[in-house]
Amino acid sequence: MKCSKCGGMAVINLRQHRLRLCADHFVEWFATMTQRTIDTYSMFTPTDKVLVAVSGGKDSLSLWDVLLELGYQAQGLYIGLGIDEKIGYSDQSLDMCRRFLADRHPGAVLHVVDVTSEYGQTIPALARTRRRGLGKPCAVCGLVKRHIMNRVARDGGFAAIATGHNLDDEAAVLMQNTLHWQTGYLARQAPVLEERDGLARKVKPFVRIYEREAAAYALVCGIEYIYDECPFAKGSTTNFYKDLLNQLELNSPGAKQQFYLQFLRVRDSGQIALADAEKAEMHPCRRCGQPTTAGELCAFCRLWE
Ligand code: Q46
Ligand code: ZN
Ligand code: ZN
Repeated sequence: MKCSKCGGMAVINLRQHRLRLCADHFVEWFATMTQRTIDTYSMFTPTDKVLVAVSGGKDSLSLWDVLLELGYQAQGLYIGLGIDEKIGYSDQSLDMCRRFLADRHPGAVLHVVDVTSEYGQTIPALARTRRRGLGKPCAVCGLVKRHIMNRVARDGGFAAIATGHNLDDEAAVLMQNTLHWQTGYLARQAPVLEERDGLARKVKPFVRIYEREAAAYALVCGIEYIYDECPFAKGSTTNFYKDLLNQLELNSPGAKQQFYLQFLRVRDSGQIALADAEKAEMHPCRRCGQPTTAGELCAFCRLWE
């Protein structure tokens, strides 16, 4: 298999773009694609400070890497969730983030917030005592992560929080939301969520990058990452929809991309009108000061009551 650009040995076949690329041209293509997405959706500029949420996985480490390579002021945020599940998941993932720094970007800044040492309980333990969600700690985990990311972004004066959500993630969520006609969620599913009432701006620079491309970028660049997903992600509905979309993609290369990007185009051109996301009144939480629509205390602070 030959590189479409230089005729050298290709390492990846991007069927949806009809491109086969060698290692160097793939890294170049990957950076261009990310840059184009940042520009198309006006995500941030080189003078902005960006906080990249890193988990030690391929998507977030590839994102942090490519942003630094592109010259952005990208700092990492790792949140230690205290998830062990017999594979030492959280310890391993922090280790990957630290190795990434040492090997690739020794001068970069990584913020580490450890939930257990800061709040006294691991996420699974907290979820068990709160009995939120059906045996899985994901609802509690999401709430805690959102709160901490927002706090660090606000305190550190970051222009945006960047997450490694890729096209596969977004297409799977879109499929789920469409099958259930969740119009509020569909209205809100976007590459950029603007800052609102003290909630930090959120951006997803990988919305045009396939999951296998983020993995290939990590491999080609020699970035080590944690292969295991969080043990609680197993059997999730998002993974189920990802599998379905991959079957579709196999027969029809570009199907995932078409599904998601066309949705954004149609929605943003106003061809379909979706019930706008509820814009409930926000006020600052009495304890932590973060915006909430609930009573005096936000959902995060109520968790620890
Ligand atoms: S929510 Fe659930 Fe994830 Fe938290 S407990 Fe793991 S799978 S990490 S994105
Ligand atoms: Zn080439
Ligand atoms: Zn609060």
